[in-house]
Amino acid sequence: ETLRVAVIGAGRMGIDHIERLSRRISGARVSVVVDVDQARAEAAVAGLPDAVALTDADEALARGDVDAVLIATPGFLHEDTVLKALEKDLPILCEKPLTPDAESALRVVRAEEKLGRQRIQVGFMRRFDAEYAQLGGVIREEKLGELLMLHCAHRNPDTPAGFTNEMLINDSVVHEFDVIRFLAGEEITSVQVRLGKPTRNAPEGQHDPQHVLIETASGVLADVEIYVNAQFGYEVATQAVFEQGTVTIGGDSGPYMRTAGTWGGRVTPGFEERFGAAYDVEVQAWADAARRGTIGGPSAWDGYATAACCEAGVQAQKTGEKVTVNLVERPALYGQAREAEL
Ligand code: ISE
Repeated sequence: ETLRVAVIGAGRMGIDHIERLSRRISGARVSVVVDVDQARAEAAVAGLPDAVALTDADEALARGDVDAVLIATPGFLHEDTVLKALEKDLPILCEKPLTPDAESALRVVRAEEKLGRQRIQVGFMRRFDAEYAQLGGVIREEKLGELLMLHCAHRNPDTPAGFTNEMLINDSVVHEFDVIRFLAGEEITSVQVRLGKPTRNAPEGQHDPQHVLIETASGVLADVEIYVNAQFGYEVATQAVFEQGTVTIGGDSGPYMRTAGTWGGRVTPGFEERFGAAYDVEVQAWADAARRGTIGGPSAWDGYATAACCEAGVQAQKTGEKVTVNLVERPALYGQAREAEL
């Protein structure tokens, strides 16, 4: 049976997911789109004959034609919708971050624990990117021995209006926190942030770039360059260092051209292009799992653990200190942390 999905939030990611659910993945369709802005909700369902536009999420959750919920509102609005969807025992795909801080993320974890089954998948799409998945395989199978270090670069061309200094951590480095946990197969234990020479292209209040130093439970060290006003385009790349070699992922791909006295290719412009295929695989995995009554990717626990890393990161940004990440005990519902697959 086709999974009928209510998409909550018709902003940049919501629209992208509506397109994906409607045209690129199978076994699911959009039945409702909710946005506080009525015109935006209506525009989003314009090409979808079987979908209705609403302005109230509660109304959507009460409908008979909603089997699952995809949440793509701003992060501070997630908790309320996630908890209400959980009450209805609906499968949920919640865009990152799960919630803006560890305390609220833990409330979500506890609510899911009480329900007794996993219903929440968090939108950390990098785990579904082919190259990250391959690197995960190299680590799990110990093809080059043990993983020792990760060098990560996360560069964006520029930032939307209102992007604060904290958002470098909460909105951008949050992906690195998740993918470092995923690759290392264990939790992050501390975060440190160094502020070096800033670009003159950053808006007022943002110190950009920043250098984030991360340690995992077994001592894997990861350094992240977060640079969100890099001007030239989008780049998310990682070099993994092993006992017997290195693996580098995330280079630009596409045609190599020689013309009119120049050679080379095009720089990836943004995250939709870089991770478009990963989002497709992610949403397909979620929809397939939802129809089986389970989840197909990162869990509410991953949402909580990364929220705790972000909190430590923001504190580290402010104090310059190395800040310890303290997590509650992992509930049995989320199983054992498996190597390279948390
Ligand atoms: C944005 O919200 C994303 O999720 C992108 O993947 C990330 O590269 C960007 O820095 C964030 O602002």
